[in-house]
Amino acid sequence: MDLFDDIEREAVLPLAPGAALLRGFARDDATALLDAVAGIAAQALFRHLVTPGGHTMSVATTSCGALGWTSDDSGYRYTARDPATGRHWPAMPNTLRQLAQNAAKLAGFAGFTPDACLINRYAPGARLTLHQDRNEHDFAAPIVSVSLGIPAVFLFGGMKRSDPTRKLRLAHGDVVVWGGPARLRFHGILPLAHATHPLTGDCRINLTFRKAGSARER
Ligand code: MD3
Ligand code: FE
Repeated sequence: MDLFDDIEREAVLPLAPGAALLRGFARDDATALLDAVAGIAAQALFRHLVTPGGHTMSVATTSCGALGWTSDDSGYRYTARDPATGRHWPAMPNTLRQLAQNAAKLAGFAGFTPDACLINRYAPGARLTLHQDRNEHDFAAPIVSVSLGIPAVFLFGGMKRSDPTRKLRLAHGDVVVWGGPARLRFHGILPLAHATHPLTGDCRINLTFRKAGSARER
């Protein structure tokens, strides 16, 4: 559109040690990514998981890749099969894997090989309370997150739940790479405000690419 679009597109904005924001990095691929998500969700339906504490999540979730994330009364974990069907999770499409690897490389994590992509769907009002992602085998690998559709306010905390949080608006096409010392920081999403986006209607889709398994699980 203007002179700064291209500059912005490739800019890696440091957020904190180990965390980098790539504003709009996925914008041009958004239609292809959302088509891929629709294909995955046709095989592994979005579902509202129940936490070990018995709460039904407001966010709807599915996965693709060798491993997918699930939750039930016995805990959070990654599994090779979708518990809802007993079938393997849908394969991770190359368009998704490539985007995650390109973003990771720009942020300094060349060689990132995700084996799981968690797909979160937020309707207005849905939220994710402050948490750490610790179910993955290897904390040396980063997590790459891709935001699509209506915007959200992301909360970025510290290493303790009680640490102060910063707010960051994540909009359509934004990619964030969370590695190194940022990998185990607390984070969450505030209740989503009502909005509409031409590609997703009234929802937000978030993809998080992870290296979840050990060498033998992959
Ligand atoms: C910072 N998802 O799926 S993505 C999650 O927008 C999750 O759906 C949010 O938190 C979402 O676990 C936030 C950004 C994100 C993902 C993982 C992180 C930030 C992170 C792991 C460590 C530090
Ligand atoms: Fe998380």
